[in-house]
Amino acid sequence: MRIDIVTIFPTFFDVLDISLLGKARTTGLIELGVHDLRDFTHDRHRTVDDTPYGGGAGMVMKPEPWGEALDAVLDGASTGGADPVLIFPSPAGEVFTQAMARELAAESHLVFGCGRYEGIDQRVIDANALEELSIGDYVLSGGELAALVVLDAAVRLLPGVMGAADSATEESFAGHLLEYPHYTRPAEWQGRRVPDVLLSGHHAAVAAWRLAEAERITRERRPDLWATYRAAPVARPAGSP
Ligand code: JD8
Repeated sequence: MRIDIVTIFPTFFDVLDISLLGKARTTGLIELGVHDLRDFTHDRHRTVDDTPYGGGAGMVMKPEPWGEALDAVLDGASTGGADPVLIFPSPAGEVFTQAMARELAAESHLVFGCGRYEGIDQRVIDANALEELSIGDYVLSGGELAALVVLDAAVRLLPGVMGAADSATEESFAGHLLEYPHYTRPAEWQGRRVPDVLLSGHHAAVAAWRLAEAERITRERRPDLWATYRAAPVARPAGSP
């Protein structure tokens, strides 16, 4: 998968050198280009913003650097036929879900346009058919962290990134259940014991306990997911009855 990011803060994406996404890069599973929007300006001050038409607070990102940056990124990388998907993180976008992560993981080229200030001139969004996407109902100061969230969720689904262990977890969320609690050694820590059933070696009992806990936690914390699960309990935690 090819991933291009346009931003005025390229160093935000230094974190892509570490952890899962870093490994996906070094193993060649993803190819990443981070582009500084200011490299597509032509004035001495490398200006990317201007005052809003119609007045009001804040600044708006100028269309010309965005036009040139997106053109450069789209000409530069032909990823064998499939159209690139252009994503513009925005509080006004459709709310990002695991289903969308799965769809993005099936694409061969993702381009993220990260806005700042009050946002980007609307004509850039219209002209390039950018897909506006929000990571949730809270206000960030720009699109960079949202792009990182979307990238992490999509890239970990690529074959070869996580290994088989996690595919069941992915399914459990698709099945609208939250995770059951996890424990590791020691069997007692600060006076707290691991539930006996997990030490019993009784696989069916362990699976039944995990399902019951996943259901209890979902019911208590997420009535919305619980309702969906009750309507169609599609995927149970790995090994459940
Ligand atoms: C992109 C600029 C800040 C947005 C004035 C200051 C996503 N879930 C999300 N919350 N916020 C964003 C987001 C915020 C952004 C930009 C994404 C570009 N801002 C602006 C409008 C109101 N503030 C987001 N995805």
